[in-house]
Amino acid sequence: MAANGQMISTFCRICEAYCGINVEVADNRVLRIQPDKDNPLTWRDFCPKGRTAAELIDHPRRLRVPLRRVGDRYVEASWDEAVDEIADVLRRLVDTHGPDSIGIYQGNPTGFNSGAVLFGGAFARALGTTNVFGVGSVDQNALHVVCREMYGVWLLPLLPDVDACRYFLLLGMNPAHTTFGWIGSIPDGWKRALATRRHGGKIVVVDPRRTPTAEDADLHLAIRPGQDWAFLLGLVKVILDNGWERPSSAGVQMSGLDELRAVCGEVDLADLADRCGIERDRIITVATEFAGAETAVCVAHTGVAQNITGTRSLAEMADEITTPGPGQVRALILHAGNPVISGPEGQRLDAALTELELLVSIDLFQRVSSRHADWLLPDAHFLEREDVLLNRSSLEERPFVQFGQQAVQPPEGVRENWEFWLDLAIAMDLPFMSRTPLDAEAKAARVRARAERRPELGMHPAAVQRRLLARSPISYDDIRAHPHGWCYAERTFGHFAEYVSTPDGAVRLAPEAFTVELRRVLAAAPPCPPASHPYTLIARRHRESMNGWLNEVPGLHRRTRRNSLEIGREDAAREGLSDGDTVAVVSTTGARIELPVVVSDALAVGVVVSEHGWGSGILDPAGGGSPSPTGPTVMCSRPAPRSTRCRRCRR
Ligand SMILES: Nc1nc2c(c(=O)[nH]1)N[C@H]1C(S)=C(S)[C@@H](COP(=O)(O)OP(=O)(O)OC[C@H]3O[C@@H](n4cnc5c(=O)[nH]c(N)nc54)[C@H](O)[C@@H]3O)O[C@H]1N2
Ligand SMILES: Nc1nc2c(c(=O)[nH]1)N[C@H]1C(S)=C(S)[C@@H](COP(=O)(O)OP(=O)(O)OC[C@H]3O[C@@H](n4cnc5c(=O)[nH]c(N)nc54)[C@H](O)[C@@H]3O)O[C@H]1N2
Ligand code: SF4
Ligand SMILES: [Mo]
Repeated sequence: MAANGQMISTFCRICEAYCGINVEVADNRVLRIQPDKDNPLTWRDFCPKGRTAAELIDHPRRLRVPLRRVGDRYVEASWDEAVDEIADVLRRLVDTHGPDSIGIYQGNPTGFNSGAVLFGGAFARALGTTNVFGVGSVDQNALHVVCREMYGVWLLPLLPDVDACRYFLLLGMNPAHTTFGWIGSIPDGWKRALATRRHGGKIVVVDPRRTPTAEDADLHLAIRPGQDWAFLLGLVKVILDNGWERPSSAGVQMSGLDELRAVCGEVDLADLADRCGIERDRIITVATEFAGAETAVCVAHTGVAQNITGTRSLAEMADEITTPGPGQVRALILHAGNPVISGPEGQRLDAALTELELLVSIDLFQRVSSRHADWLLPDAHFLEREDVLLNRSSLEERPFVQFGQQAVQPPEGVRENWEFWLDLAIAMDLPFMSRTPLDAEAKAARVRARAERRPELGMHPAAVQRRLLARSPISYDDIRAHPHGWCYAERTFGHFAEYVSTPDGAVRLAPEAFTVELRRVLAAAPPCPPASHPYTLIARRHRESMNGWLNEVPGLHRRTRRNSLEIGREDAAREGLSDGDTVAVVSTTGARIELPVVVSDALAVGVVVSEHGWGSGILDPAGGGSPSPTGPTVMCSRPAPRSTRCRRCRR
């Protein structure tokens, strides 16, 4: 027990590090958040985003009741009105055009929310729509394609054994700022990787920008954006040409080595070096060291998954809305995401959103992506929820699970999103959670739960999880009994082969889809930016922001933050630019933003950097004020969405 209040041990749900935190609470208010040092796995990544997490709870622009758009204003409505009206429109659309006419976008925070995972997912399945878009289609689709082609399964997260590793080849990641997490999580991974150097470990970072991670590494290779494939193929070629490949010791079967050798026989190392901008001798040195190291790992993160060779189905969402015919999306539910800001070609999507018959947003705030929304539905903050993320255990380096305790109660008019998904399914008579449709008893329980404001009386995520765990060696009550988190089994190795699911059980080293694409790219001349647009723009993340949100938390950003355009010294000199000058950045898709210049020694010629997710602002649907600035100038790192006027509400 703390001096002033009650201490709640739980975990932060802002990023994949899931840091254990202690939340000091009095009178339903958060007094203080500190790292929970009794958490056996995660607390060491604790950062200012976690420390200031409660600031969003009391934010003056937080949505506290459902808001319905009437003309160019928003007016308060009850949850019953919201559910009934939304259900009416969706039912009519499904009857006339089929379930695919309803689209759902699940943004990044939905993955940290067990109610959203279970009930949002169940709603989409019950509805039967195939138009489910997710943030994963931007940040991890490439990984899923690789897993399916090579291992025969959509996701096989391989987590490096950092402490035992003696050679790290890290591409497109900046763990010094973003933690060593992406799909999986290595608690305190960057510091642990650095610590291996006391035992001979070496760290090589491949990134077009000399990031803080690259600064701390033994070697930084400034690769040309989008050309990692050429560098990696060069490494494979050197290793195979020299016969340095080692047969696996863990019983893993492999196929396609001859085909891989054939591809390597067709390529010229000097050409690959030319394409990726890393000298031939460097490629040979890294290949030699990698192959010769006692233990080595190659990890590629978002900088590789999202560059020009990545796959991004979210790019198709705008077309799915605007293309007439079967499957056209006519209503969209945006849940905890901001795809106009975070997805490709935001301007096009922003315009497409105005063509919808219904746009519903579930978020703590109104954002740029929901500026045309017909309904703004509030949601509970993570400190106001219980969460048990059962899938986490397979994404951690040890079998681990934690009961995320609720620290404070949400405001009176706020309901958790799972309640909305459930009520909507009931109102539409959908076969929710395989029950066809929900029986009278389940509906009556839900009515009682709402009347008594005791959600646990009806169908509840915890009850679903209890059922899911019924045949597992650990129970829901066991998990609850470990408030600091629970490493419920020892870490063991050597299971990779069991999970490979190709028909012959062998890892495919040269899937046809890849070799065909490789030969196509190799046959073409190296890509060269057009003379009209000579720079390649890449994105950076800020230690004190989370994608497009948290830019506006005062306790997190004491000085007003600004986005900027970082440009290399040589390019700046040629353009006659100095620090603080304002430049217009224009893309080949017609997007335009103005940014202050920061001249940098961290960038190669031809590469410029600005912040991912900038320009999210917080809109003021109730008060009608202008969007909260995320800096002295509110700008968007994507095509400027606020310059297009909504055809429906004229804002
Ligand atoms: N503080 C903070 N932490 C976060 C987040 C955040 O927004 N802020 N976001 C969270 C999320 S959702 C994710 S997915 C993870 C992401 O975590 P990371 O994958 O570490 O993401 P970034 O820090 O953006 O690092 C990507 C790096 O790729 C580089 N890069 C760009 N293009 C290329 C290229 O073509 N080739 C190579 N080799 N490198 C390239 C960029 O310069 C950048 O340094 O971080 C999570 N943690
Ligand atoms: N150019 C470029 N684009 C990128 C990336 C890049 O590196 N470069 N990174 C990509 C990556 S890795 C990601 S993950 C995506 C992120 O893409 P998105 O998930 O679409 O964007 P976010 O900015 O994370 O938006 C999160 C939203 O959720 C809201 N929110 C926060 N907590 C809650 C909650 O508990 N409940 C509800 N209902 N809402 C909540 C916030 O207010 C915010 O509006 O962007 C991708 N786009
Ligand atoms: S935001 Fe910070 S405190 Fe929260 S999980 Fe991520 S690293 Fe940990
Ligand atoms: Mo992400």
